[in-house]
Amino acid sequence: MEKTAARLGIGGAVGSGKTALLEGLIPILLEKGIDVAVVTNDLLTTEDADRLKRKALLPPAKIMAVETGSCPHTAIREDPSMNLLAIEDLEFQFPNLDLILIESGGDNLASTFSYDLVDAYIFVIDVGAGDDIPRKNGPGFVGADLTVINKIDLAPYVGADLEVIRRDTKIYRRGKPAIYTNCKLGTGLDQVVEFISQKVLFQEAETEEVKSQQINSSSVAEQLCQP
Ligand SMILES: Nc1nc2c(ncn2[C@@H]2O[C@H](COP(=O)(O)OP(=O)(O)OP(=O)(O)O)[C@@H](O)[C@H]2O)c(=O)[nH]1
Ligand SMILES: [Mg+2]
Repeated sequence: MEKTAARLGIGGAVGSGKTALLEGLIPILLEKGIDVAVVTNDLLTTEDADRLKRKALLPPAKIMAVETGSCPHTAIREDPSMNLLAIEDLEFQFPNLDLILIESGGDNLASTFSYDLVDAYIFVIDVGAGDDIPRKNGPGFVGADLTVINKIDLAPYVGADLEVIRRDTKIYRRGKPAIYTNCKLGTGLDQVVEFISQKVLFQEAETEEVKSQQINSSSVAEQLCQP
């Protein structure tokens, strides 16, 4: 049977750090031997794909840009055909891909992915946008398979209380995983890769420490909620 790559969406508000998350994740995934490619979505440009190509984290042919030309969520939910074509193209060129990461254009808290397009999706929020974001109960934040709470370093500068974010995230995500990151420094990115390995690629936990955590903890979600 032909191999197809797993597909992981990355959504979230404009500027929340979706591309920064990709920039942090790609080297760790490659280090682990995961063959990865990326599709970026931008409204009317190829800005994010160009940025990733400049950084040379992947061969340019493994970075494809989709110019949505419309509301970003349309291209990841209502009509994902442009993204599906990009994925088809990548899989044709690189038949051994393990994982395709699809960055949505920046959108609002209601932005969710169609599971016709992805196997799972991450929703990124920005601590700099305020500590009330989790309790706004946005479908993207609440429904994502993983929420990444990014820019934790900015909390003291914008008066955001990480304890409030932590409390409300547990309530509104109902125990589904959340990981706290600083993409500038790489904080939390190993945990995101652990999530991808286990929940998207269905790989075994690698370290004895992680294995014993799984045995001792009631759920992976609970562990991943810890910042
Ligand atoms: N301080 C801080 N800045 C960050 C962090 N992550 C990203 N940034 C900065 O936030 C800005 C936006 O990051 P991007 O990665 O471009 O955000 P994005 O979500 O991809 O933006 P769009 O694709 O335009 O929606 C950039 O200036 C990043 O350097 C972080 O953890 N801490
Ligand atoms: Mg981006």
